[in-house]
Amino acid sequence: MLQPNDYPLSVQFDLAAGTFAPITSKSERRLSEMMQSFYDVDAARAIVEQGDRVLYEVLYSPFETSKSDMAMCVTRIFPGKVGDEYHMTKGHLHERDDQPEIYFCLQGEGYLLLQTLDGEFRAEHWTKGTLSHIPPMWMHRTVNMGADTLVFVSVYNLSAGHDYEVVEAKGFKMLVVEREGQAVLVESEK
Ligand code: PAN
Ligand code: ZN
Repeated sequence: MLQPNDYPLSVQFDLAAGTFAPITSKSERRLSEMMQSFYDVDAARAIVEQGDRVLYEVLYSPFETSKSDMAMCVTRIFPGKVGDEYHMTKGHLHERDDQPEIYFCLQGEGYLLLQTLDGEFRAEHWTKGTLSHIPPMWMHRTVNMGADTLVFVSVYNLSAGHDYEVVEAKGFKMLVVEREGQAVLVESEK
């Protein structure tokens, strides 16, 4: 028998605003929660000491039924830099080894950074309309290198799990930084 959450459900996007409704929950990620992530630790510390900064927000809608656990969310990364490194997500690896994800860029310009545990690295350049498939077992982080908010949709299974520690420990091979007014990928020294 169908349970109350087994019925179809739609949300409505406002593409110009980069949001949707109804939103089930919303979270914010502050720089103070990402002190291991940016290479310029002194720049990060100075910003946090002056009152911290929200780097991105996540608007969330679970499409859970009695037999499935798909989730959809919109991440909005605000423009800016910490030192010369562009605002980005904390980044994670799915805990389950059979869990891919779809990202769809609605607004802005950026990079999706991907890396396996063996050190294979890819940087997917994003503009409005880019859709990327993240295969299982690739760490993923998104970077906003534009002047506007970078907005993207994620679709994944809740049971995928999120391992942030592996990204903190290993880091990504490349950073996205501003050099002479341009966004460039440079090798990380981590
Ligand atoms: C995304 C991310 C979201 C925020 O929904 O969770 O963009 O990034 P962090 O989780 O790295 O802070 C996703 O990849 N879910 O699996
Ligand atoms: Zn993910």
